[in-house]
Parts: sequence; C-alpha cells; structure tokens
Amino acid sequence: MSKFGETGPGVPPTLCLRGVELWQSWLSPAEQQAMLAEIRAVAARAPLFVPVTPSGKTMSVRMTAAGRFGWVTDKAGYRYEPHHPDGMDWPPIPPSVLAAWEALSGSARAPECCLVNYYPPGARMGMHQDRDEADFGEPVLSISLGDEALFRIGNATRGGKTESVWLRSGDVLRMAGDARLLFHGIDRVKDGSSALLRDAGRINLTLRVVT
Ligand code: MD6
Ligand code: FE
Repeated sequence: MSKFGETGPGVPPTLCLRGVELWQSWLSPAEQQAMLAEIRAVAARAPLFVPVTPSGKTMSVRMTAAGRFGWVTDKAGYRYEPHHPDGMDWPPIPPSVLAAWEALSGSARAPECCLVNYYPPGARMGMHQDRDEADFGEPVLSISLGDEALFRIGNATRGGKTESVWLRSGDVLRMAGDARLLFHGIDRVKDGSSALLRDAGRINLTLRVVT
C-alpha cells in the first residue's frame, strides 16, 4: 500500500479520461521555469540523442533520461539501460521532478527512470503501450512543458475508438491501475503555443519504476 492509502494521491485530478488522470496546471509558471532549468542541466550532461526503432525507423522526438535507468531503443530493441548510449551514467532525477512524483504518483517506491522526450516542431509519437517495466502495478507519471500537445487515449489492445485531450505546459498526467496499459500517443504539437522554451517545441517527462 502507498503512503496515500489504497486510493492514490489525495488531490483529485481535474480531468479523468478512461481512467487516465490529469492534473491541469499542476505546476505554476515559476515552477515550470525551475524544472526546465533542471532538465536543461540533465541534457547538458547526458545529451539528447536520436532514437531509432528496432525496425530501423528514426523517431521524430529526441531523447535523454535521468535516474538509475534510461529507456533506449535501437536495432537491438526497446529496453532500459543503466548508461547513456555515449557511455556516461544518467544524471540523477532532479528534485522538482521527484516532488511531483511524491505528490501525485501514489507509489510507495521511488522512480527509477525519468525519460526526457523533446518534441521539435513537427514531432509526434505513435500509439504505444508502456510495457518495458517489470511491475505494471506501478504508475507512470508524465509532466508536460512547453507547447501544447494532443494526447490520444485508446484501449488495452491496439485499435478501437479513442479520445483525445490537449496537454499544456505544467500539466501532470498519471496512468495507473486499469489505465496503466492503455494505448496512447501524441498526434501533434501546436507550434509556439507556449513561451516557456523560447523556441517552439515541447518537453515531456515520464517517470517510472523500472524493476
Ligand atoms: C508524451 N507520453 O506525452 C508521451 N506514457 O509526449 C507518453 O508516452 C506517456 O504521457 C505513459 C504515461 C504517460 C505518458
Ligand atoms: Fe507512453
């Protein structure tokens, strides 16, 4: 049982779609700026890289990570690795990011991976499940920074009807319980809809327990 009891965090989400919980504007503009500075420091130590799917397709997002593990993909497959492709350790997960996990994850465990996805203009993410972790009883928490993105939520199997919601800078989303393995993706990002990053673009952080 988590420190929140069996029902998860005490703060109710502002929106719930198919069991996916969303806390809109969870981070104030000042908190977003502080978190962005910490993420820039992560990327300065562990540079963004270009992920390639096992089938050889270049993904449109750029990736890095913080924590004990980073999620990587290349011709060898999708997996968690204790080192960046260039060989360095992943930097520690920044304190501001850990605070969001403490407040909203509902997990008794600490996150082991903070995946950093940068969406340059035009980037998207195809429908997928997050299923490279050992324990699907643990939640995935996601934090959006920068331009607004259209998040599509599907079903526990590929296909079928979907519903979409715009994720804005400062929003925090949780996939847990029955919603943990729903297919989801990012259809598009609205260029220039946020001033947080100076230039157009979006950063998404996903926090996970891996082992
Ligand atoms: C994104 N998010 O928001 C992509 N996965 O850019 C995800 O793939 C995701 O937001 C699992 C749980 C929450 C997420
Ligand atoms: Fe995902």
